[in-house]
Amino acid sequence: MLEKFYDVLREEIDRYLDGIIPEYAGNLSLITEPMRYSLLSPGKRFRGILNLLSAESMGGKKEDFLPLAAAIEMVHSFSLVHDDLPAIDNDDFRRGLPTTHIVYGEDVAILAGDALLVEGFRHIANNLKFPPEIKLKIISDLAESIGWEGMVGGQSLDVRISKEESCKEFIQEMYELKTAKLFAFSLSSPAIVLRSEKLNELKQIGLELGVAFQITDDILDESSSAKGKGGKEKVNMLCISGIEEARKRTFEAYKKARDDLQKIEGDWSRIIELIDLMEKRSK
Ligand code: GRG
Repeated sequence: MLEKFYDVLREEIDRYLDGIIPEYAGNLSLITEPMRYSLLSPGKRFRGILNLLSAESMGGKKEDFLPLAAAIEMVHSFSLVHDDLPAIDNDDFRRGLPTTHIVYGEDVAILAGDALLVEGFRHIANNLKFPPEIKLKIISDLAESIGWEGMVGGQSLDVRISKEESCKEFIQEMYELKTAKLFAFSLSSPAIVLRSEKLNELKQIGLELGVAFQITDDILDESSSAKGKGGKEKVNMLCISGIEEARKRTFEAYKKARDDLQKIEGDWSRIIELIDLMEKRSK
């Protein structure tokens, strides 16, 4: 991905994340090191960038939202560490590197994930310079997007519902919960701060975008040469539709997200470019 604005923002988020958890913390380096390992590995930072660009699109200042974008990336990193564990997806590689449990052991990886999740919320409480009632609403919305009505709920369907049932009945719900709710939060939370009336519209667009992003993930997984190495067999959208149908569905969903954004007051041109990058991504 060569777009300059994207690289600038990704680097800005990476730099900011690098300053949050200490490299050396005495005896506790045994937990800060794996936290840093997973958080600072080369992620695409789409959710954090979506958050910053959404704020800017509605007239907010990027600098004011960096702590929130970073918190979102911390929570996301946590979910990846736990998702990769032997009891869940059992993956050996993530972001081109050995997964956290492969490097540090399963026990430490569980704890590092827990600590990243908690740190994300602490970061919002301590570093976001908005009024307390705004921060409370942000914390509540983030918790909803990753709790039982969000990511954890979606992941529960993923691990416990049979492949046949998931394919037929649950896949849309599963994708909305496990992936798209955090996208919805990333896109919509600046509207809380900026007191925009478009909070619910943005959540809806974020959901659409997140489902499309997850289907793109399925398509990439299907065509990846690393497929089947270590990981458990996953239920994905391709079980109800072939790869061409899935491509068509994502094409339409990304287009709808772009069209719907343009109906909202503000300058959404950068996010529209970001959606193009999500659509064209190869990893
Ligand atoms: C998070 C509260 C909480 C509980 C954990 C394990 C779990 C429950 C949820 C897993 C959800 C999950 C990992 C969904 C997959 C989402 C997805 C498409 C991840 C890949 O995102 P990218 O491509 O990754 O943005 P990078 O590495 O670029 O950040």
